[in-house]
Amino acid sequence: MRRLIGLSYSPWSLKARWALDHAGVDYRWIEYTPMLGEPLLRLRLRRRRVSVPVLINTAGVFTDSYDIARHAEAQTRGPSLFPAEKLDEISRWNQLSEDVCAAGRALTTRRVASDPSALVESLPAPVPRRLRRALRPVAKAGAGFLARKYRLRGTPDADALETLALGMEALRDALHDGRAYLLGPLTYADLAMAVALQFVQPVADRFVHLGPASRRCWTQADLAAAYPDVIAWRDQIFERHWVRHWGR
Ligand SMILES: N[C@@H](CCC(=O)N[C@@H](CS)C(=O)NCC(=O)O)C(=O)O
Repeated sequence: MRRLIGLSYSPWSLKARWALDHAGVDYRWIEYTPMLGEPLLRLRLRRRRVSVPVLINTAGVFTDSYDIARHAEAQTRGPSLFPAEKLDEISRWNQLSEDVCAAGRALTTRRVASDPSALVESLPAPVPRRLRRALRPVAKAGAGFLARKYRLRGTPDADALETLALGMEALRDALHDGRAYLLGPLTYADLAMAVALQFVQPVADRFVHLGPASRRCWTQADLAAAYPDVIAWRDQIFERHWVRHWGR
């Protein structure tokens, strides 16, 4: 059985999961805990530098969401998310999705680190309610760990917001004629950009669960208000194509 290790609310993990679910590929989900889960993941992968999502199966180990999505595509006879003639464009959109996500991570991690309620929400789900407040320093250490690991200090808020705005503008431009999908049919480009918008305005909780304080930290209200058309497009993509295979 394939195993997918990931963070349930993280856009990178969402990309991998969505591609696998869209392809109808079975896997067992394993929830990852940043910082605390890292030593075990390093040991499992025999690598120093690790991130999630990670897909482990008999064909090997895939450690990047794009590679996992390509692997999913190779397993399916269903509709393709990677039509051959669109590969270059899909790869460019995925790069933009990566840039938006990296900028969004810098903004969001800083906000979570200074929001006591969001820190409590970021503790792993199994931590009992009565211990959650007391364990806030662990969550704070986790945010600091991510800030150092991804060198988030090197991305000031103004630069990160500019990257998010560029992403929104690129989407508005590509969708200006009212088209439903970026490249004609639904492709991985749509999924990759739709999940990146988690860092502008998270999608409804029934798709991706985030506590109220976390949701606040992930939202860039001015940007979301300036691009309601792009947010509406993203909502449509989730409404029509999100596949609920969570937690098998
Ligand atoms: N390019 C990689 C990036 C993955 C990535 O940045 N993962 C982060 C966000 S979920 C992560 O593992 N964070 C937790 C950690 O590093 O401990 C991919 O697409 O899979």
